[in-house]
Amino acid sequence: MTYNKEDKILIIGAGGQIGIELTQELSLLYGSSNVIAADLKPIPALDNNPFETLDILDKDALFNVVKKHSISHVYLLAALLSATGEQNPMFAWKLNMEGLFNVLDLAKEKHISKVYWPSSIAVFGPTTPRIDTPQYTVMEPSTVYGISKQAGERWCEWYFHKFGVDVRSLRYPGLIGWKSAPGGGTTDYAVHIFHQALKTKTYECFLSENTALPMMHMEDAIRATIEIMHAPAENIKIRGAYNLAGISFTPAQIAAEIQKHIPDFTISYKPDFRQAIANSWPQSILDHEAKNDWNWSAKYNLSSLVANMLQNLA
Ligand code: NAD
Ligand code: AKB
Repeated sequence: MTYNKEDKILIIGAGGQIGIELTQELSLLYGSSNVIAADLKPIPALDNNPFETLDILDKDALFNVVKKHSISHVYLLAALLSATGEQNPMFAWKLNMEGLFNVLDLAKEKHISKVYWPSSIAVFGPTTPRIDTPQYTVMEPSTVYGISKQAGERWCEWYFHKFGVDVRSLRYPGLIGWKSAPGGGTTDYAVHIFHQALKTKTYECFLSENTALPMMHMEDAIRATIEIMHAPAENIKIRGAYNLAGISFTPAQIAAEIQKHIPDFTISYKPDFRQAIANSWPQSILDHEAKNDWNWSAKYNLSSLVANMLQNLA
């Protein structure tokens, strides 16, 4: 992995589930003072990093922050996720799309040299083959979030081909980590379940017991993000977003794995509106292109993920 210590990083949405961990990991590589955290409000977990209060929809404020810190790379994490997006569809579309345009335009105008913007398994929809979903397949997302990610992928590709913008992206599955809380997705149950297992030994799941979804330990996701951003540009053959596979499991399977550590843990099921979202997504995905192009490989399986989560949260 090659990286330039001179680079200055801006992470927008740094206070979120991914942002906190990504800011901490990038700080180990570049030094905290070179990784600037930005969000709508201060982030106590990141008090070693310079912080900017920034609304990504304010293009002038974004430009000023980029100039003030001589930013070279932007990681744009601010978004509304699948569940909150369905509750506020027009704002989700505005935030997810305008935020991306504001950053891509800065790169087009050469104020920054590299952009990271995450996509999601939400780009797939009910007509997509659900098992071992490949990189290239039918994509008819049925959530506003998924539509915004699908459109975002096409725009990233377009800015790359039209203006040479070095933008890189991953279709994350549901992410599970112990350092930060999830922010309004359909896969959030797979984080909540650990907190409840340790606190009350019982969990009421908002998805049904046999709902399989692609998931990944946050450590793997952060490593993938750092690896794709530091791979040679010629290796990045896909400028929409790469499929990224980790683990696939159902609520019943993760509960059974937790019971190996906490035998009296119980789970019950009360599916809500998020069930329909989950039903429209893949159950498992394939990531041959990420493996071939930049040597990606996930480390965690279900049993090591559960052991790691329980150990760290305890
Ligand atoms: P999150 O909701 O936990 O965090 C988003 C952060 O953005 C929050 O701290 C929020 O305050 C901030 N934010 C919201 N509006 C903003 C604005 N106008 N200006 C600046 N900051 C703003 O989200 P996350 O889970 O960390 O996800 C980050 C990105 O990764 C999103 O694009 C999401 O779609 C994508 N993603 C996440 C997952 C996952 O499982 N967490 C999976 C797939 C894709
Ligand atoms: C969500 O559930 O919305 C996210 C995602 C998979 O994009 N975790």
